[in-house]
Amino acid sequence: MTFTQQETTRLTNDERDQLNAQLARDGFAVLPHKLPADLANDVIGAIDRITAEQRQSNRSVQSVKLHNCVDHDPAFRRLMMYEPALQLAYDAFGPMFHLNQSNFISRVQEADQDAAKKDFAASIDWHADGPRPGLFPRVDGMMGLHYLKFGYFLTDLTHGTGGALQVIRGTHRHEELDGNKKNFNVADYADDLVEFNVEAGTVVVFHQALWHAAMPNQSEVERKNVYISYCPTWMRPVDRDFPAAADLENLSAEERWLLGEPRPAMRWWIPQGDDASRMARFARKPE
Ligand SMILES: O=C(O)CCC(=O)C(=O)O
Repeated sequence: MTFTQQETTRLTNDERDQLNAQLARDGFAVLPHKLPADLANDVIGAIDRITAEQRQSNRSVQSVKLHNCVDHDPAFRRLMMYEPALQLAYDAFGPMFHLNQSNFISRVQEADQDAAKKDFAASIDWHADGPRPGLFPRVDGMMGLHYLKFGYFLTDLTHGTGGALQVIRGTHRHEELDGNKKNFNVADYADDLVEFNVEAGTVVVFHQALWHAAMPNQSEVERKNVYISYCPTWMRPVDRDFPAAADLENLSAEERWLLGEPRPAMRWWIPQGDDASRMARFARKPE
């Protein structure tokens, strides 16, 4: 599919307020703007290139999931810099946040749905992210927000059979679910089940403790999407080691910051010099 929509703009302060209120209440929100066309097309191009290479080198590969995709094509680094996402990460964590995780999934139609349910790239059963996730410290008795995750859905899911992301509204606040996967029965939450059968270009943001899943793709439309998340700089990323300075040459100061530019230990915690102003353009401005 080719995108035609125009460049999006920064979120307004009102939009930020609304999205943050939805995130606190429901654990997720849909961003008001679709991805800009040029960015979406570049990311799809990168996904298509990498999946074609993987399928060529191993004929049994169908659905593909690639972790730490920002290190595999500059298009994913551009997506990491998506302004509305960085504005919301700034709202959540202040200036000291960086990349937590990046991956893409390209999910083909699965004829054998039962087999696909056992293949991590082809479907993902109900879970919340993080270490179980309740081994993260609680904040005010609740599972705290330790990372904020953005799902970029690049292909049409409005047909309803693409194995879209599903979430259960408000479950980031259900601490009784922590570590209780065996007792978790989705039917108990039917009223709060939300499935993102969305148009191409839609961006969904969610709290890492929200329960979510994606069933196998039953349609002929290959489902392509990227997940990128951000966390405080005092947390290590899930899927990458920090790079050497030489690996960051020619990148912007903001990109180097998000990717974990080498620095003395204390500066992952306490900003020095321009550390706290690196991401300043994502802060709120008077309107
Ligand atoms: O395939 C999906 O969309 C779900 C991904 C997921 O559950 C995860 O990244 O934790």
